[in-house]
Amino acid sequence: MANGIETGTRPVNFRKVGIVGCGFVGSASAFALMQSGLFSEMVLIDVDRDRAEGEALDIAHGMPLASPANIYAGDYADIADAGIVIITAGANQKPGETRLDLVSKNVSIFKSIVPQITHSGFDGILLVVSNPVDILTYVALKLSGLPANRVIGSGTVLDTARFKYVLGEHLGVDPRNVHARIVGEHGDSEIAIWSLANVSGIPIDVFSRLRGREHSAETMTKIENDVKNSAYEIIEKKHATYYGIAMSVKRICEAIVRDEKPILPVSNLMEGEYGISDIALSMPAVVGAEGIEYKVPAPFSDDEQARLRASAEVLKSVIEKLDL
Ligand code: 6V0
Repeated sequence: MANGIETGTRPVNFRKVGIVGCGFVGSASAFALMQSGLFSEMVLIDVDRDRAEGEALDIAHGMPLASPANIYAGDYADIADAGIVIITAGANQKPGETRLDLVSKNVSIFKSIVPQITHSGFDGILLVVSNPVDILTYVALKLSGLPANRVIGSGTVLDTARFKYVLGEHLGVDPRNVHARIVGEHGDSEIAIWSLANVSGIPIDVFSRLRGREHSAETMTKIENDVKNSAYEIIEKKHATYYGIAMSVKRICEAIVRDEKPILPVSNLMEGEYGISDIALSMPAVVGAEGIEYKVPAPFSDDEQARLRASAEVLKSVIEKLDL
């Protein structure tokens, strides 16, 4: 059952979500999820209990204007039967910091959080959002013992939304009609897949010419860099990013709760695809009630595959230094 009380043999309630970490990202995600009406119960957990209580109250006050839900600050015991637990706890980037700079702080936080989630008896889908998201997805998988299809990182869903937004602006077209993806690390080594990018089936270079917009190597590099650097720009200006990621979290939750099976570039364990294994990074995958249901073997160009393997090497070099 996609959104009932049982999926397969797991007694989980897909109308219940837990969010661990109620800072900018956790609270913005909770707010987006409250408005979505996807969940009838939402548990907010934070080491700062007052913060979780304050956010729960504030968000619950909007609920009568959206759809009914039980939103409260809770403990790990409260998420035992949740269909999805989202981890947004941990340090965020300060101006000038990369996502990989956060690794040691956030791995220790995960060592405290993930065992508490699994000891509660949780058997749903774990959605990792904290950065560096690919490293922490791998860490959450190892620490939780959950099957790989049920440990998902938000990965490059946000970067892909940014890419579509920038391309939509450049081409003067609704970004929802732009089919283009970012894959690999959610970070500095991410890759824009130009070879498959299209607008309603028309290759992006052809569509650009039809619209009288430039499509040169320089424009492509500029667009790709703008997307890659947008988090740095936002952090420089407002010290955190949270609305875009909150919408990405909502989109992934919709896919799971409604068993929609969209193709999303989420982070997940690589098991030999493109010659990459034993790390997590973002690849297009069918996402549904069982989490990752199918990894799509997209025909990336040789250059894109080489860049993907280089991105994997960056992540592998970080994972090799972890003490898990
Ligand atoms: P924040 O506003 O500092 O919130 C972090 C929250 O985590 C705080 O409320 C802390 O009290 C809480 N926390 C810390 N340790 C624990 C613990 N052991 N148990 C429970 N709660 C704890 O940070 P913000 O919300 O801005 O960012 C959170 C994480 O999301 C960071 O790692 C960001 O880098 C990451 N982001 C990930 C994105 C993505 O695309 N995956 C996008 C934006 C930010």
